[in-house]
Amino acid sequence: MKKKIVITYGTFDMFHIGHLKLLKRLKSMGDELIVAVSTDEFNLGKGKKTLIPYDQRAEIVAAIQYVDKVLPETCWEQKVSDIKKFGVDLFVIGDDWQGKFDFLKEYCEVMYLARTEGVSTTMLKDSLSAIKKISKEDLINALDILERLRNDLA
Ligand code: C2G
Repeated sequence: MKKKIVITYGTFDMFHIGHLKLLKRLKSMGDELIVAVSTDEFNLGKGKKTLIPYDQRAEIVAAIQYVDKVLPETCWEQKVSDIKKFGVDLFVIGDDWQGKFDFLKEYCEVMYLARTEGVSTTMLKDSLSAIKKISKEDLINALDILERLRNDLA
């Protein structure tokens, strides 16, 4: 019996629970899950500057128990050849791409899944940059207040 092959594509920068939930769900939809991870160069073309370099993002995705194969995503056009090359039955991606890959329906089933709310790489990056913006004086003042509170409670 032919194994059901599922494929998805993404940057997977600063790997988070939204990525994990997606990959877990994709694995439950078939027998083998292939993940094409966007290279740093390809991401620049998407207007995305990745924080974590490709080789680390690919290694993290490859270590996820739901993932059977990882390959680089170097261009928009590779999806059709990937689907043919790996005998893909199902292409799935988050619904932030709703409708964008319907042309693949000629080659395999296409599905768009709801994203996990409340988390995104952009949110994580924004939180990090907000922390970086806290001035040294503010940190020292905060420590003084904490120290005073600790003494009052002692
Ligand atoms: N995702 C999700 N929930 C989130 C964040 C992301 O389900 N909270 C999904 C996205 O919908 C996508 C996958 O996780 O299916 C990877 O997200 P990104 O790394 O942002 O992928 P993207 O840069 O959109 O690349 O050719 C397709 C592109 O390479 C997709």
